[in-house]
Amino acid sequence: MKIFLSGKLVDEKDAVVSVFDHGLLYGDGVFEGIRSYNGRVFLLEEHIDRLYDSAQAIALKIPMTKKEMSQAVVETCKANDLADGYIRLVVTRGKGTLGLNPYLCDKAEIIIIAAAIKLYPRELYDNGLKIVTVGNIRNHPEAINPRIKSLNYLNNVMAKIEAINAGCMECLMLNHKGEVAEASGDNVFVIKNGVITTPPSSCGALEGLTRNKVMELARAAGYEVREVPMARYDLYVADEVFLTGTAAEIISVVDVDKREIGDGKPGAITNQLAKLYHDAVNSEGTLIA
Ligand code: PXG
Repeated sequence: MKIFLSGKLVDEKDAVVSVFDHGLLYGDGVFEGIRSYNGRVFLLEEHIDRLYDSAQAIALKIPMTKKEMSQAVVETCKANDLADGYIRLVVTRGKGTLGLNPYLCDKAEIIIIAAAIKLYPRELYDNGLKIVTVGNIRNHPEAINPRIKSLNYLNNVMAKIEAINAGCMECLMLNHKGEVAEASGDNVFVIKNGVITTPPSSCGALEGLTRNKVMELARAAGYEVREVPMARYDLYVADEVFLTGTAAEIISVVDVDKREIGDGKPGAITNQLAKLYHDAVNSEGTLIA
């Protein structure tokens, strides 16, 4: 496998970073998870924009233009002959000292990995997920703002531990006010009486690109889509619940905290949106050429 590191493609065995890299020492950095389908990178520009916004929010200067970054992503896919894959784009603060001060770090480190994608088992898409609410709340917006896709994912890792301990693969995370935020690595949607809702990012959700795409597709299909604060109650009494994410795509949730959702099977609107999403990923995107 070829990895993009410090401005060039190197063999995986040579793709090493310093133990003094602040990405490792402090989780100081930002990242993106991107998908490619049929030789095209899906939503590349949107991912690059979010990466640079995340970097800007943590005062991290990326030593590359957005255009160069897009080209580097495409080059990395090409070098690995990857038509369908998962691209991990990581920007760390770089090598520094054993102290927090980011201004003492040399230069941001840029890492691009283009690998095979590991999906949830098919069975979960056919039958739906069971999730539980976890005790770990999403970060307070005046701490690490949840809109920043930072390398510091301990908040989400702790939530994932609680989910797995409860026998679930995903969980529901609330914000500091007890409102629904999102899952540990996916956004959450609720459908009630044909209206599709999702919490606004101000409630503690990452502004997911799959989420944005699904809202766009749903509106184009004639659905009313709203971003509204919600309580767990809204999920318990929903007709349908589903999660969205680059890796998971659209996956139905059929059980929340042991409340069966709808008739306990993936709902018709969720299935319709999943089909629209699959049509989009297979026809749009930046060509790997
Ligand atoms: N919320 C959180 C907290 C996320 O990290 C999403 C929602 C969905 O956003 P997108 O833009 O992907 O629709 C994410 C992103 C992985 C991995 O396993 C994927 C994500 C996060 C962390 C790790 O590579 N999803």
